[in-house]
Amino acid sequence: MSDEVGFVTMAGPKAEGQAPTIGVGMLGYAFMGKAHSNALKKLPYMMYPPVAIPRLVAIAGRHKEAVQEAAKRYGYEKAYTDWRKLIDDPDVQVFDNGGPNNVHAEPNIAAAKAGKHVISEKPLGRNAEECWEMWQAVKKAGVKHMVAFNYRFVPAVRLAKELIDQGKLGRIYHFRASYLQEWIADENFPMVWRLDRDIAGSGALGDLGSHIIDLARFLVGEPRSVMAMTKTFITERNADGKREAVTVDDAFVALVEYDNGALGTLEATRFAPGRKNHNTFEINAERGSIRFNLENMNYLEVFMRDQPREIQGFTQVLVSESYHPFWKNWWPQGHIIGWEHTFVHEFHHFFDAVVNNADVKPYGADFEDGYKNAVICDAILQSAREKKQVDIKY
Ligand code: SOE
Repeated sequence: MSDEVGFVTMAGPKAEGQAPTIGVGMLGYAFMGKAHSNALKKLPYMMYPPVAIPRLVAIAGRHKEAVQEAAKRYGYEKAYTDWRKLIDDPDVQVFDNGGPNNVHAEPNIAAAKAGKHVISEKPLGRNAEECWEMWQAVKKAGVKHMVAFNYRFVPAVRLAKELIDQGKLGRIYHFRASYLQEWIADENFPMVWRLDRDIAGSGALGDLGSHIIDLARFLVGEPRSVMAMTKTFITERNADGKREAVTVDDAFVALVEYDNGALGTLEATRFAPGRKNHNTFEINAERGSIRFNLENMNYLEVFMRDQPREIQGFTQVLVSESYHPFWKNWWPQGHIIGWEHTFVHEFHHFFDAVVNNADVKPYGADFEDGYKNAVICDAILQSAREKKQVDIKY
């Protein structure tokens, strides 16, 4: 190719100082396999210049045809039906676990022991015991570790975190969060893995509640105690023509007191017709309030008490300015982004930790956060079972 002015050199050997390549091994090719693969491919040219260039080395999944199709669709070099072979692959430096909750512990521990950095979908495990084992394994192995609580990487949520950390809101009185979906309200919806305690660990609590518990810890601080109830509205569903028992919660509601004195509520359900992915929180504090709704994820609603009283009211801040979190990577103001882009942010954060030995905390959740999340989930289930207030003990 001529190097005369006017010709652009085609992508060729790595330019001097170009970001290192990181080999990724993905476990799972369903919803999270798709969301993670999409983010890995978008990252190098959108989080530009990238901190690392993901190489889609391998994807693993149980069904040979499906995993081969996924490898072709997303551009993975290899496809495995045995995750152990993926973890043993010397080209894999980062193990990405997007499998069901019962396939988090063994592979994550094996990956850590093999010296791979590990990013794992939430909830980290089915209970605190499993999560403790994973946390100890990654610490012992000295690898980087992260739990994909992707809602920490919504620009509006990061802005809320910055306002709180800068003291702009003052003392927090309330954190009120609910995560509402509707997809199993129909009694004809069949049994799926998220409704089986042996696979999922819990229902709406671990799947949706873990997100708002993580946001509570990220934005407000550590819960001190919980008082909760859970409910399973439909106790059995069709499974290949048979009736199978639903062994998890369909919904939970919890009263929470925090170490810093804040008081709040957490609830999650999949029986809220009309609520598609309605992850919302509101913080009421000394100097004002903020409210977030994932279904309107580019906005942060803000009320500051120091506004002139004749024009007081909640402001809908469109979080899309160049000076807003993550926005220098995207578009001019107002050209909003979506749910998928939170995964681009979180992988960029994780690869920065891997390449530059940076900390995953405080902006990312690591396996310690995944463990503490599970302790809180277990306490909510214990409170509901024993009908009493339960203190949080890590
Ligand atoms: C299903 O409830 C689900 O996909 C959760 O598993 C995700 O964590 C949440 O972000 C969207 O809903």
